[in-house]
Amino acid sequence: MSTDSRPRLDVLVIGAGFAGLYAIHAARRAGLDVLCLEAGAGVGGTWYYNRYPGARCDVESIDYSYSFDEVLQDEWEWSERYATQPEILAYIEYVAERFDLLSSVRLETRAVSAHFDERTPTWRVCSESGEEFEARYLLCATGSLSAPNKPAIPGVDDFAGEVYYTAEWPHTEPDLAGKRVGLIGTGSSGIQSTPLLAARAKQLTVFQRTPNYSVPALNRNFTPADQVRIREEYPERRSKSRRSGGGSPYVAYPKNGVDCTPEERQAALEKGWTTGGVLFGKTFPDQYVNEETNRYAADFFEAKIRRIVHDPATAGDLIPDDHPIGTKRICTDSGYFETFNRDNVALVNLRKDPIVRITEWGIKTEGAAHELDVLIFATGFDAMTGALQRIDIRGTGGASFREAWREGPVSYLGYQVPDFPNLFIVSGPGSPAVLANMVLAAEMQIDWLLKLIHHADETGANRIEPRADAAAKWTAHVQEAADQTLFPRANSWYVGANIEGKPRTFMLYVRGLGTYAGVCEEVAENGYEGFVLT
Ligand code: N01
Repeated sequence: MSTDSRPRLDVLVIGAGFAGLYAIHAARRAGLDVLCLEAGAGVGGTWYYNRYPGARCDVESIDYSYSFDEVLQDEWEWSERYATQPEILAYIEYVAERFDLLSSVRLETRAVSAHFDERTPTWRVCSESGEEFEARYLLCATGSLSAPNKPAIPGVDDFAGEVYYTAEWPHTEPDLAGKRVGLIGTGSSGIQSTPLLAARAKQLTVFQRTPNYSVPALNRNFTPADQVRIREEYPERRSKSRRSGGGSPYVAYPKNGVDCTPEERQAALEKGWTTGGVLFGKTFPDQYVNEETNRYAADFFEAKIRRIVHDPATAGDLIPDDHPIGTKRICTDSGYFETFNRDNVALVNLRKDPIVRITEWGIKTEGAAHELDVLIFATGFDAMTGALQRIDIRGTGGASFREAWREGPVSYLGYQVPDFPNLFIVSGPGSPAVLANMVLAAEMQIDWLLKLIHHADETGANRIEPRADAAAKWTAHVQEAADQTLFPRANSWYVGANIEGKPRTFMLYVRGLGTYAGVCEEVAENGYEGFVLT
């Protein structure tokens, strides 16, 4: 029983994105009292905030959507192969309304602390405005990419013009007509927004620190015939997706790249390129593990870019040379490289001409003065750990969560951290997260967690925690699995390299969704081995 008058919930969810909303639905279905706290003024998580021009998902719309309800799947019609941010947000809002999820969401309620009370045992969560919530279980669906990175470039506050972050894009679209716009950052957000910013602004200057691999999305509208086919294929598509690595029904070329003839290789890469999308990064089964195969794909990419970009020097600046292709999240674009052929677009290679400071009038680099009216930061996120680390989480004996992850995130199966009983993480470090389709992965994880809670309730346990040795073993396994690939070679946000001072550990489980789900299933079948239920 609760020690005071506060109603004690079964599950308190933090974050009303794809994962958090499904958690509400699934918890209710399991007969649990659930409430969700959401910092934003609307649901949607990443899709609520990232409303910059050109924002789309790089996973196909028909895959990047809920699978838990066949009627929902049947009644929602995606209009394009890769859905835009407004369409994805409209879908999330539709789902929230259709399943009456909003009645369990407290909007504009940012969780700032979460303390575990060992006596009850419960989690007490405090919001920014001082409201308190109490629950048996705390489920953090706080997102992998939800804590924006705002680099402390000298003079950043001096700029007198308009400043925008892609990760916090205003609800009223800025008017860029006739303006000189500077864009810092060439990850997925910068690459997606560049063509649209160029079309709207008088002049666009892209400040690039590291060139990135990007593949044409080859987006298209679905036809009525596509809609029929999609429905026919859905059951098989979903079941293949759940068993796959990336959470979509993708099949790589049947041979390793190193075993192909040059003609075969070229044809397979050409097919990958003209199919469009991030899966070009997985053209061959050995592309992420074999340097030679990876080089073939990188060379193919380079030849394409040199053909697209007219100015050879600009083309050279746009071609990555510091990481194997795909070991940073490969981007997808609609006309990114072509945009550098426009007269009103300039590329500044910050490796050759670094930023000295931001001034009242624009950006001063070592070699030039760039006068700007608008400055846009597409500078990414404190990924995987940032959102959780920004909450003051205290576990048994007052253990600090920030301290627990000081040397890098430790978890058992990505779900739980020693000393933090009854706290669960969805899409966290140690899980496939962004290396898979986040929607299917979240459904899988949440279903699994609710079965664990059910098991605890049935056996009379009120406390679930991981054994420290199980967490250490899993964390080491996640790193070892990554070390068998080329992924750790890149200074990516996967290893925390984009945030100064962040410990370098590979945070994602590279073996993919199907393998991960299998491991979780086995753990459950073995009586939830590695967890202690008391
Ligand atoms: O962020 P990023 P993002 N000075 O970290 C640069 C997902 N996503 O928002 O590489 C100058 O990739 C930084 O340079 P460098 C997707 O998983 C998906 O674009 O650190 N530059 C880099 O160029 C993606 O991977 C979709 O040298 C600075 C950029 O900012 C993830 O979100 C769309 C700098 C940040 O790139 C993050 O993507 C959008 C500085 N001080 C996002 N600091 C789709 O589904 C940083 N940079 C398509």
